[in-house]
Amino acid sequence: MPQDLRSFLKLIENNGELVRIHREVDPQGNLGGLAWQGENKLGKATFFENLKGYPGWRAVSYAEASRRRMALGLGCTPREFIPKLRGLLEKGPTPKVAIPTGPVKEVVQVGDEVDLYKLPIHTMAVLDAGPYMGGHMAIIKDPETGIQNVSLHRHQLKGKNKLGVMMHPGRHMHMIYQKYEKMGKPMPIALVGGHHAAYYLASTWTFPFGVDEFEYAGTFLGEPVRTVKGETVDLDIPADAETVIEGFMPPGEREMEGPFTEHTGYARAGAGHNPFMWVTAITRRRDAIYYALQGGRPIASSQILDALPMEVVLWNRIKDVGGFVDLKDIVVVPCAGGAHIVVVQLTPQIQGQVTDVLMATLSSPYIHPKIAIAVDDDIDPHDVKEIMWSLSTRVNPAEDIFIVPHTRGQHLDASLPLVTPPGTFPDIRVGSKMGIDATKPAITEPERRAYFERSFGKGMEFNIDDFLK
Ligand SMILES: Cc1cc2nc3c(=O)[nH]c(=O)nc-3n(C[C@H](O)[C@H](O)[C@H](O)COP(=O)(O)O)c2cc1C
Ligand SMILES: [Mn+2]
Repeated sequence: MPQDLRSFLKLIENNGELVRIHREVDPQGNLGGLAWQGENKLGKATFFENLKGYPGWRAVSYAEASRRRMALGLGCTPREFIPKLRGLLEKGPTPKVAIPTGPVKEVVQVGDEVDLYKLPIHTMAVLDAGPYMGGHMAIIKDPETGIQNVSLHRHQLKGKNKLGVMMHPGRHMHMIYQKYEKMGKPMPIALVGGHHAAYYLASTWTFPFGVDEFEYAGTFLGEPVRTVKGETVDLDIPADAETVIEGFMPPGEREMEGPFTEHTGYARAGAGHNPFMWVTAITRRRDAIYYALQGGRPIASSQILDALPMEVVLWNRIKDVGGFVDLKDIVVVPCAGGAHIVVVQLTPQIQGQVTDVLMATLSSPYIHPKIAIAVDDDIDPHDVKEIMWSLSTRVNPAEDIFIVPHTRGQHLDASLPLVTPPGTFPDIRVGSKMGIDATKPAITEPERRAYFERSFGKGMEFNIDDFLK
């Protein structure tokens, strides 16, 4: 059996990572808040068995959204992601396999049968414009090469057959949409909802342009993605998804979209006159599970889906800076509001090396990192308390901090100035970046380095539990 959302949910439930809510939940009233609490208070994915106003539907939130759960899906521990994923990437893409039909075609609704209001698309946060889909991956095709691209986007519910589309400027979907716009042609699109966590990880990975992300979902899972043809679009769609929404994005048309509560915890950035799509077909499993990926901060989903690829891409970039870096770990700090603070753990080999590493961290395929912090090999980069201690005791601000002005910033980071008119698409922000060296002096200066040796309580090898017996 191919791995899919159902096999993934079984895996995480067997490991105590999923709670089920049997009481009636209202997708327009409290699903968002309950999902949020499931993640924040319980640290678990939430499965909703009974949805008010949507008979027959069930939904799941935050399924893929934790290091523990993603690790289960990839068969490693939460501390092994970087080596595990680097090894998988080296294997290269796994070609998809076309099959005549699959579970996602059990129900097919085309044309007038399409009614998005029948799907439990939920209202996620108080400042949102209304219901949004967050858990559907967009498949499009480059009209010049025929290669498909996959990325994850927010989609505002705008009518029974209409959805908003918000694209990061310069990302692959924007580049491809511009090609269709230049030709004056509508862009076919298929939104795929509800699949194994590895599909979501692949869809949010920043691969080079021209890579079909689902061929890496196949590599991550060690089995090819099975595909079926769209009903109304010429696209290859995963056969084992829960729901698929097909349609097209008209060229040159814009419409008000947003506000929507983003990974930063704010709702205003990104709202404006954005493109949209007309829906031409919905296909799904008969007892489809709606993938209610939740927005807002703390958005564990975004943190894990943005963070893991970023950590691996940054590792590959930083490891060779200046010839060699004794890199120990890289962590996109999960509680920091979505990918804007990155901690690099290393043993500094020579004076000046840490500055080079911080610069590389701040200029990579990812524009999200705004604050890069380097810590030494005796600091746990996953522990915010350790990071704060290192900042407070190893940083002389006048010497150990640098700021680079006039750099590109993530367009949803409202703290950075917009250089395009407010509410227009694309919206571009130009801000600044900061590097902080919180490491000890390099190993070339052993005496100065030894000055910062940590002094722990004497007798730490004794376990207090043994003394309480
Ligand atoms: C939860 C989540 C929501 C996202 N929403 C959007 C979105 O609305 N628009 C967008 O352009 N990118 C969004 N992204 C980021 C893209 O999915 C990501 O940058 C992807 O790699 C882009 O694909 P590309 O590499 O083919 O350009 C989101 C990412 C996550 C994790
Ligand atoms: Mn891409």
